[in-house]
Amino acid sequence: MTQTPPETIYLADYTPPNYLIDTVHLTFRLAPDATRVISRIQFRPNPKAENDQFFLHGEGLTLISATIDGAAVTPQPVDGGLTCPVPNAPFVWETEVEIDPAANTALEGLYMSNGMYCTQCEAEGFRKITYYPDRPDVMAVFTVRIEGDAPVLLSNGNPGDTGKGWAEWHDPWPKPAYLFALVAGDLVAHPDAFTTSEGRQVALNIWVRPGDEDKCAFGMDALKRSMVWDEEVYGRAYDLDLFNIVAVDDFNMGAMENKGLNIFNSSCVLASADTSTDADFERIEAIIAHEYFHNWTGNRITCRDWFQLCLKEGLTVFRDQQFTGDMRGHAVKRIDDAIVLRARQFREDQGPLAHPVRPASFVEINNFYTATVYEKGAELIGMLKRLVGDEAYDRALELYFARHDGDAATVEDWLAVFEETTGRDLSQFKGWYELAGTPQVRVSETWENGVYTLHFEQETQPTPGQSDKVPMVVPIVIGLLDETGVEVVESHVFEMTESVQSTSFNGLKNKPIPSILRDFSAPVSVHRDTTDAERTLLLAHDTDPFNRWESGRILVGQTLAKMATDGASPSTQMLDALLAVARDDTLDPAFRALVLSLPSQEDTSASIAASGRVPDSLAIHRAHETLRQAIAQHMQDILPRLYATMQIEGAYAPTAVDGGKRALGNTVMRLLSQLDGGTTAQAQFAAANNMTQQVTALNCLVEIDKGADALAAFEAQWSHDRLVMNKWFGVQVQMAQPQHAAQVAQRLTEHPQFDWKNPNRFRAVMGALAANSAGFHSEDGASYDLLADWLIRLDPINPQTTARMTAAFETWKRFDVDRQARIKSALNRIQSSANLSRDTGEMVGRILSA
Ligand code: B3K
Ligand code: ZN
Repeated sequence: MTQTPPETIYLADYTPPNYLIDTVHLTFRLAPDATRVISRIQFRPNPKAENDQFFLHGEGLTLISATIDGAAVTPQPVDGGLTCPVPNAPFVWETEVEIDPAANTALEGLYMSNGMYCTQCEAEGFRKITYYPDRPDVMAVFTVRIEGDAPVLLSNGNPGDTGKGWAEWHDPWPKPAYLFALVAGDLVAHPDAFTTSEGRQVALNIWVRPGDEDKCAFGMDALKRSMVWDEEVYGRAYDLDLFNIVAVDDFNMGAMENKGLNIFNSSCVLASADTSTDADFERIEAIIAHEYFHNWTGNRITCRDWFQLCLKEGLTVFRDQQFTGDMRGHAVKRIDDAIVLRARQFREDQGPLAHPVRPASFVEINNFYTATVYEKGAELIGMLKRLVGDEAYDRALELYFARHDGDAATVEDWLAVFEETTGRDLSQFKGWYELAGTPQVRVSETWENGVYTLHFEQETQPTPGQSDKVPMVVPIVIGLLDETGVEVVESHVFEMTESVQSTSFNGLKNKPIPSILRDFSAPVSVHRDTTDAERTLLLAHDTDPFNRWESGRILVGQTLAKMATDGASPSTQMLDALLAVARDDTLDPAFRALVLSLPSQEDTSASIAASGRVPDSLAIHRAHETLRQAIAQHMQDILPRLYATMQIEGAYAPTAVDGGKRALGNTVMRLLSQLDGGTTAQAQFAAANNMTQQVTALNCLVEIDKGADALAAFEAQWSHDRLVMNKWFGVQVQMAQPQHAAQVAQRLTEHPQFDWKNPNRFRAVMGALAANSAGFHSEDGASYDLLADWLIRLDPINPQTTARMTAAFETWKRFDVDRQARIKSALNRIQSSANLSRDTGEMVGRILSA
């Protein structure tokens, strides 16, 4: 048990900083277990301060000396930092502290990865480097000197003087401490250059460990495309002479947007045809863009406090989604985004971890880097854009950048620029930031005297700490089709603002078929009783690609839920509808692949739970296998030819077009292995000249329990490559038969390459276990126990990664009493482990309070 209950921080308690900073000089004397950090900080009293108390954050620092205006002082240690009497006028504060990067396994602050020094300061890691007002509304100009024997010494901003064993850096743009970064190590650069629309010559580098140079070209190309895109679409040009990206193996998340020195988890930047899948390439491109786009949405305009996290994250995710859509096609991107939102954010909203896009309180802010803040946060931007229109959105953004450049801003500031540009009152819209939960929209229809009316009702279930919900503004894009599938009313936005509301259509000859929530125009769940015939018609004819896919998804999803609960069989009508999509060569292969892939078992479990029943994970697993078998049989005549036509001659290219063909080919291969015992997958595995083909074949073989030889061959081929080996670890656990999943994961933790302190490797095994729905929820509770054991072991060395992975248990209330009891006891065991971190303590406490 944690000794004193950790403090809860409230948005309502925000007060401005008492002291502001003009300039900071930092000197680092690097040594693995005794790095000295000397700071010289020019403070001045904040005219907006509410009192004159001087407080600096600091954690795990050994204070060597402190002075004010050159005179020695003795600061008083207080909880979380120090305090000291200071002059009521500008003053210079200097300290020297000692820290131990080699012992820093939490990967927050200054730490070491493979002998290389690196930092991660967001959200509150800078306080582990030196004493400082570690809050985003204190922005300062940083000058940094690094002394150390590493060949490469990097920090933010533009390079300054350099000599043997030292380098200086100056960042002219005021920034909060969370954007500080330092890297020192034996690194090689993949260099390039870019000239901005303003004529600035920018040197670009991707820094990697020697040996990884050949995996940088794609990331560099993605960076340059991102730079062009932000100039063309948002009018935002880069503002330093240098932009560095560094790849690091030990990293708690994907990447970090430090000013001029982005640090990346190596899995999110290193790419090559041999070692990366199409999905990896797309993810790498999106993350490079995301971090680059933060330069304006996050860095030039930052957040006043951590409650405003969505201000930078929601907007930046929205921007990276737009970018990917422009690069790779909007239809498929929108479907992909909706799949992710539903799988992660709707799941969050349905359980004990539900929270608003802008939370009102937290214990540990790192626990709020969530799908709600990021992905739902991005949906709010999309809704706003749809409500005000594209042109007004552009004007509002212009005003936002002009007015708030250099500011630490709030959600209120953001909404105000839209209100001022459009004259629209956004007070109801603000509810989307403040209320948790997914609105459930129920739709019914009437057809009377030639008037067709759609009736809508919205309701949001209570979420933790929020029992009363009010209606939201929901932009619902609607179109109407006639019974032959011809569109009779084009897409338009119906703005729902009340709990109950209707919209009518005149002048129609016959009762139409509605296509509702086109383009997934709001993060809500739509419920409408309709026939399979209507769904089939929409799947065949809807002009909106999202709803076309959605109709198929509902047909299949409802079938799976019925199969798993009532033992029903798939209807011929549904199988025919899927067959029609499969053989329609006019459709984009990537789109066909999406229609032909089943929803995840987790999706089926969630939808059964949403209908008030207890999901049986094993029955769901069997239903998925049975349906895949039925689809394969129904399509057996066309599958071999379809597979053949999707094969690509010549060199691999990570393009959307080729990737779409591979996606469809691989979906077909998975169906074929239901019929051919894996011969197609075996042949593909043997012949593959790229990782997409190789690892999807491996997946297939493991799924049908014929993976032993391929796994051995894969391990022999790739044991030298840590990123590829993560795939090898992951696939065995995720595709394991449910009854074996825990045992497979347990066995892999004994593998010599299971480096559990590396977050990527830990997630490859334990994340895959949680993602194997039936295996994780196996009746004996073995997976719960195994995950709990490992989280208890990891927490003392890495609280962030531990806390994040506890979300595997967030759905526990869905299950039967036996499983609930087993999960609860696993959670209790975590909660009562000695010295539990604040991070994990908060998460487990919230999950248990369900
Ligand atoms: N801003 C970082 C995330 C920091 C996470 C801190 N626990 C990456 C991103 O969203 O771009
Ligand atoms: Zn971000």
